[in-house]
Amino acid sequence: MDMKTLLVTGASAGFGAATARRFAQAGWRVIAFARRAERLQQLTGEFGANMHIAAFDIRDANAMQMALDALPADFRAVDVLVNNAGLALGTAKAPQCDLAQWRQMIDTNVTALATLTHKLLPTLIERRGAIVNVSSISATYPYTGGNVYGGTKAFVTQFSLGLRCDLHGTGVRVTSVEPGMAETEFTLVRTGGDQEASDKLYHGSHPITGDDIAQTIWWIANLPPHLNVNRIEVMPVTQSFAGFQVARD
Ligand code: 8X3
Repeated sequence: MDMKTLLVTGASAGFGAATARRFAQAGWRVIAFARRAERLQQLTGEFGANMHIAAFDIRDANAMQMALDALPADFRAVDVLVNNAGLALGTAKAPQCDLAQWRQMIDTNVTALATLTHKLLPTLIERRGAIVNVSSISATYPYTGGNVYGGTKAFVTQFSLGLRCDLHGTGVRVTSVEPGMAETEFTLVRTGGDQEASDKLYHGSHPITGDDIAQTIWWIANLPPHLNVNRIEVMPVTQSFAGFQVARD
């Protein structure tokens, strides 16, 4: 069987790094995009010639194009794109939020994701490939302090479903993966490096791990080609739903 090729963004940590490893271990060629070169180099150290890395900020469309143009010939036929790069910044209520953080989330979670997808669509159509977009339960369930983060993830989910329509008849599969509470660098990034806040959130809660989501993406990507998982919500058993709130006079 031909070797398949995965491109995963945000590959330096969390879901992205676990996904890069999961596919590389199974013999896929993996293209790993992320900002932190030294983290990516660990992946090359582990997997050698079947791991191609490029370190750049996903928000920089020129750098993205250069990274794609620089793909070695045997990495160009991308079969699966995993749009994982994304972040939450801040937990404040909207009036107290930093506008620069809102814009950074939109630039990363929305604009960069749409840009890379647009650039790879011709290849994915040619390969009858698959797109897996990492969304979030916050796309569906609002929570206080979720504001723009949840909004960007609602975009990711709805964009995924829209792509299903537009790619009708091409054989390309599209999935929105919507994880709940996961212990990655997510909370450290969100809180500006507050290890105590991160530890407190996850303490005793058995959160989702990077490997859990890598395993989910692996399952999705390897289903028979006539099946499409449109959306999949994944939560730790310990996480569920809370009620509405009511403000009173
Ligand atoms: C991450 C999960 O619960 O913080 O997207 O929104 S949550």
